[in-house]
Order: sequence, then structure tokens, then C-alpha cells
Amino acid sequence: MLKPEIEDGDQGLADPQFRADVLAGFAQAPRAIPARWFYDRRGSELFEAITDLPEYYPTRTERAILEQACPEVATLAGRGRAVVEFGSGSSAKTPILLRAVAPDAYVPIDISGEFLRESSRALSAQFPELLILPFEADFMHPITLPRAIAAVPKLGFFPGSTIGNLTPLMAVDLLRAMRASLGQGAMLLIGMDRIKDEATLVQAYDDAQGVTAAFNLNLLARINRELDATIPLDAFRHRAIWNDDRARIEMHLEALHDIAFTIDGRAFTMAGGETVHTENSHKYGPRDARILLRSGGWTPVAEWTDPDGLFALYLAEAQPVRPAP
Ligand code: AVJ
Repeated sequence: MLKPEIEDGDQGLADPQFRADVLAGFAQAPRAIPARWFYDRRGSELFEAITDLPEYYPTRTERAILEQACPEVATLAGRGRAVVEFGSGSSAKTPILLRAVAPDAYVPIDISGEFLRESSRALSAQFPELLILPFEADFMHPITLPRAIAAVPKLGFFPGSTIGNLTPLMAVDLLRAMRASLGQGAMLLIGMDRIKDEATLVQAYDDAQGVTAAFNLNLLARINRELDATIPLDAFRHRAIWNDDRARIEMHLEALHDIAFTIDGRAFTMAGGETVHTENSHKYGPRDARILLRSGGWTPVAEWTDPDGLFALYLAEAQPVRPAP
């Protein structure tokens, strides 16, 4: 279940998947690296700092919605469920849900075992009676949950608009995998960021203090640290653009001039103006969000938003698997 802790340090011992994704990502056109690699220790710290920025409305808005909605969620979901959180990270919003729902068990799932153990420890101090079963896994694929909660109906929790990192195709795959993992009778509480005016969106991903720029550039620093690379960090700038056709914020790292560098002994060149695409953050209007949920096998049962309609929280139930015909 829990893997032993491995120190990355500066000496390498990098995740082979990280190496493969970076080498393939720099070799392809257009260049792109999966956003999940932002979250080393420094990246996770910078993300926490982003969530406090005045321009970054999603975190505080979703928290306020959760405070208001969770008592209703508890009524709609009923007693005696196990809460299963996907990509739990620091579990910062979890206490709001746990206090309202008072579940039988809480299963935080994350790919980072280190983060999981830390946040589970903090939560068990706050909820001493609660059975906490941390689960280190990649939830993009259907997973077999701990046997201790096999017979209990599940309430999935996927806050933060993390689903926005995925293209609609991948988001549907993930929703279907969650439905398979959570089983019959499951419900899902999921946050999605809404489409809004372009200036608000761009500023949320290009803040005045440059914290998001540092978060984006840390990916290059991580590549240098862990993959023995020589990328000149000062030859790049952070870009955040709104792609209206695809309803998403894109983050890129743009080369300021022609450069040459190596990653793990392999030579790369980039021309000035060329970018590495590092993140997508898809936004969903009210109908878009409901169609996405239905496409992934989830029927919306309730939705909540803030007074300005910046962010939305959805409660959905797993579409039953119907026997043929
Ligand atoms: C954690 C994926 C929801 O897309 O808003 C914040 C990540 N990137 N600022 C988002 C992020 C830059 C965030 N998610």
C-alpha cells in the first residue's frame, strides 16, 4: 500500500516516468509536459502560495461554497458513506466535508505518498474517531478500494477544479474510471471552475507578484535538478493565455531567444518565441459541466455556486449499470 519514502535530493533518483515524459515532451511539436510534474516539494509549496493570491479566486470561492453546501450534501448523500478523495494533496478542504457528512471512513488517494502520510496524520489529529485509509495510487485508472469499505456506499470528492487539467476526452475517461472505482450507488462531489471574463481568468494565472510564474518556471528547475539538465532558466518567461476555442487557460514557458541545452545527455535547441506547453485549465459553463458529468456516467443531482458565479460545485450520482437489453 504505502511505498517507502525515497529522497530525491539533487542527485537524481528521478521517477523514470518523469524522465520519459520530459524527454518525449521536449522532442515533440508543439512541446508539452504533463502538469502533474509541477508538484515536487517546491512546486507544492508554490501552489499553496497561489491559493492565497488575491487574483486566484478558485480556492477561496470553492471553500465558501463548500461551507454553505456541505450540510445539504450530507442530507442528499445520507449517513454511513465512505468519503473517497481523489488527488487529496494537502486535504485542505476536506474538514469542511468531513464535519458535515460524518462518514464511516475517509480514503484519501494521491500519487504522492509523502504528501498523503503528512495530511492523513494531520487529519487524524483533527478527527480521532475517523477511520482513515490513505491510498497511494494513480486514480486515472479504475482502482480497487480497501476491503474495509467494500460494502459501504461511497461519496467521491474531487475539489479544486482539478478535472480542468484534463482535456474533455481525458476528463470523461477519468469520470468513468471514478464511477468504476466507487461502484454502485456512489455519489460524487466535484468542483469545476466556470467560464468568465478573460481578464479575470488570465490574471488568476499571471499574478502581479509572479508566484504563478515561479510555479511554472520551477518545472524547468526541477528538470535541471532531477534529470541532470542544463536548461537556462533566465532564458524563459511565463505565459498564461485564454484559448477561447477550447475554453481553457493555457500556461506556457516561452524561450526569450535561441537556446541550446541538454537533458539527461540529450541535446535540444529552441528558437526565441517557441514555447513549452505546461498546463491546461479547462473552464465549464453550467450546461457544459452537466454534459461532461453525464458523459462520464454521472447524473447531476444538485449544484451550488457563489454569488458572482465564479465557481461551481456539483453533486452527482453514478448512473446505474443497466442489465441488457
Ligand atoms: C490545481 C489544476 C486546479 O488549474 O487552477 C493554478 C493549478 N496552475 N495556477 C488550476 C494552477 C496555475 C490549478 N489546479
